[in-house]
Amino acid sequence: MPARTTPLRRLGRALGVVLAVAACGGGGGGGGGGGLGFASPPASLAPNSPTLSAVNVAFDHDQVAVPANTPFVLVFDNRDSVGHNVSIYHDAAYQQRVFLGSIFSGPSTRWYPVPALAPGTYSFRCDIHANMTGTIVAS
Ligand SMILES: [Cu+2]
Repeated sequence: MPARTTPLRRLGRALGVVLAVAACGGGGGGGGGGGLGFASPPASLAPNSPTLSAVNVAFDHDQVAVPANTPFVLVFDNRDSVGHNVSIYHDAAYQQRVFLGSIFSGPSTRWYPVPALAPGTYSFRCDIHANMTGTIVAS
């Protein structure tokens, strides 16, 4: 299994590639589950990137503020040995998904490339554990 890592200087282009892989049903991103998630931080990672952690099958925040109208990287630190992910939905009923994060077991971190979100309030959750939920406010 190749262990090459890519600097991902041009996150937008990399995102397109990963999206294409995901669309083909591949397990790209190293996390399984068909979602997106880089196993190393992109070189362009903003110092104030939003972060979430999972500890004892709970998120450490139930609200996350992100910039609107611009792609961002959500840093997700899974400190549990069980698998988690972060997926983002347009609605509180989790019907309209706008981002699917790869599921992975910890302790490990993934860097999720989230596409630009219009201003508003979104819902996030771990798709495995129904109790792990919160809101994302893009502004
Ligand atoms: Cu979970």
